[in-house]
Amino acid sequence: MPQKSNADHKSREGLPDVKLQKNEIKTLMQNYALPYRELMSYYRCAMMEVETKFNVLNEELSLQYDRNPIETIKTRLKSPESILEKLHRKNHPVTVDSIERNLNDIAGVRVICAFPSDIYQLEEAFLKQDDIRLVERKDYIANPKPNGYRSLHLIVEIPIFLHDHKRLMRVEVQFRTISMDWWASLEHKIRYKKGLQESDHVDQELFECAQMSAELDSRMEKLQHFVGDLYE
Ligand code: 0O2
Repeated sequence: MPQKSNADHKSREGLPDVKLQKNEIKTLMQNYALPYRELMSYYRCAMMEVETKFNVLNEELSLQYDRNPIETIKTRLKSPESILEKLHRKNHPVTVDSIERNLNDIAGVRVICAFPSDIYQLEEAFLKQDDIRLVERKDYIANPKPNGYRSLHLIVEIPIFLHDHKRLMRVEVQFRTISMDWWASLEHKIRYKKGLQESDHVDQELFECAQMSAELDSRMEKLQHFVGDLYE
């Protein structure tokens, strides 16, 4: 049975009135147009750095193992609406300074892997790099969320080198298998469908699907080892 938890899926009750939100975005953009754009551009640079690191690891590991551990890498910059919603929800001031100080997931890199063990191997290789500092780690694969969500989340700090100085930026890295990503994408679509009320039936179905997806990951991984052993 899925366990109920408030932290489980984000409540929309925390969202400020839509008009107010639009005004606040306008104010944020007007008052802080340049610093906001500058900050977002630094986050984009940090995402590029992290993405490149994973592309390099993928290239190197594919030579070693004769297959790519990474299926795809997706990057996203948090939208002004989501930034505002999170600042409100966490009671932080709506300023550019506050965004950088209080939010860790403005820059997001999602690494989609073939098998669960690829995730931990990539994590280790990534965190070994001496310009990366681990800020926070949440292993929702070892400890899935009560709704069934699985993924490994890291918050890291990485330097970006600008023309006259170095800046440390925080990036959220989410590692998922294809199956974890498929579940999370569909769960998000289903859960946030307009007008969907709390539904035990939907929660139960999604939870069971998450368990099936975890089982598939484990069977596929075993199969991969079996085939690997055949050719050793
Ligand atoms: P988006 O659009 O991906 O940015 P908080 O965000 O502060 O409430 P925290 O600690 O940042 O909490 O959250 P956590 O647990 O590290 O998870 C943050 C991100 O993980 C979410 O970002 C989602 O991308 C993903 N995630 C976490 N739980 C779930 C879940 O139950 N279902 C799905 N589909 N995704 C989940 P955002 O900001 O919500 O969205």
